[in-house]
Amino acid sequence: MKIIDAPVIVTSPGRNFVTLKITTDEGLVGYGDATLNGRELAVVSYLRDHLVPLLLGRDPHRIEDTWQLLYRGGYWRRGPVTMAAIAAVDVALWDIKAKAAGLPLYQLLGGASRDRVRTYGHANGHDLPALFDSIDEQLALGYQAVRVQTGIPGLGSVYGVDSGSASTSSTPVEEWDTAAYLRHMPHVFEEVRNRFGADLPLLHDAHHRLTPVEAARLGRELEPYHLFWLEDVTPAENQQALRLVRQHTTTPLALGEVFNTVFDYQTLVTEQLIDFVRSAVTHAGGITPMRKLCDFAALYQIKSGIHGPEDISPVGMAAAVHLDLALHNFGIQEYSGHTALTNQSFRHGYTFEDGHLHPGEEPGLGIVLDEELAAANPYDPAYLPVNRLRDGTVHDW
Ligand code: EZ4
Ligand code: CO
Repeated sequence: MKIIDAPVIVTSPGRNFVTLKITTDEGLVGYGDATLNGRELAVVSYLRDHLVPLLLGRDPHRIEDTWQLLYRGGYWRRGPVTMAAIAAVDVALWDIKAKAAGLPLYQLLGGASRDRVRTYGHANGHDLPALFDSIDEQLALGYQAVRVQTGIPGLGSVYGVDSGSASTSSTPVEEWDTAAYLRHMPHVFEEVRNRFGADLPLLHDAHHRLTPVEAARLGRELEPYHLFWLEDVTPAENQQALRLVRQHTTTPLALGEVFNTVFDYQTLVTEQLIDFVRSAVTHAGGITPMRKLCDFAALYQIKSGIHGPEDISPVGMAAAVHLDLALHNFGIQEYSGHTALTNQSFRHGYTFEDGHLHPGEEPGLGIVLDEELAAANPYDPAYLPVNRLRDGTVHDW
């Protein structure tokens, strides 16, 4: 079998998605997600101009060899653009291999380790009543674990609350005040626990905004509310910062959605400074290295918590759910769902019921992209917002 074509398709059914479609001389087609929120076209160029010419004529079955060729052959290692592009190729090749075998992808990854994949949804509210309504909505959708994000008194819109994780071109600046945030959050979790009880798994994302000592304080003050995890407390690129946080709190820690290789986790994993690895299949080089990362983490009793916001396309979501079903050290899968038009554009075999996903039994990933619909919804430039402190300083993220 040979790769004969690999077009890159960009579509915006509510937000931008980049999809690689690898076709073969035997008529098999594989899809890979290459979406990098806010920097989409850089990955399109990396694929079209640099990787696709290397793929034409190659045997699609040689997944590990192709991965090593693209990673090492580029000389310049790592980075989100490079690794999202390589991820798209890797996932598309796994899709083709599984279709050639006539099996759902999870069967090639060792088969199912569980019946279904637990997910968490996103509850957001500017104030407590709105947050309670949002948690009620998530529970009504069937979710059995919920991430809680809320506005802060005295601040305007807060990332992950009013703007969700949607990128925006009209209001890219949000005001931030760490002292106000640290004062408010324990009260929020106290109220949520009082209303929703002790059993509901609750998560929270600090979006890299804290210093190590601030993060340690937050983790300690949230201990009475027994979070499932506290995510991205400090800027991720400083792995050593987690030593201080870890020494001071038993709140479980999750980190790594901005990481793209196993090297980014080396200190965090070997020193057991976190409890969950958060990379997306889409951003960390695909199924091949994610499997290695999760197996490495397993040696240290660290579990997976694969990134699954709405800016991961259904292709990337399908890849994650196949991996989740197969991994022994699966923890939880983020799943915030997609717009109806997105689900129409990317027909998918995975299903969501009672807060759990299943990848389905179709051969491969179980995805078909409707290219006419994709063409009808072209690229729409958008930016993520930045945080500025009250004096105008750009803050950590
Ligand atoms: O901000 O995917 O845990 N999930 C998140 C996401 C990220 C976006 C960035 O593109 O933090 O909402
Ligand atoms: Co996050």
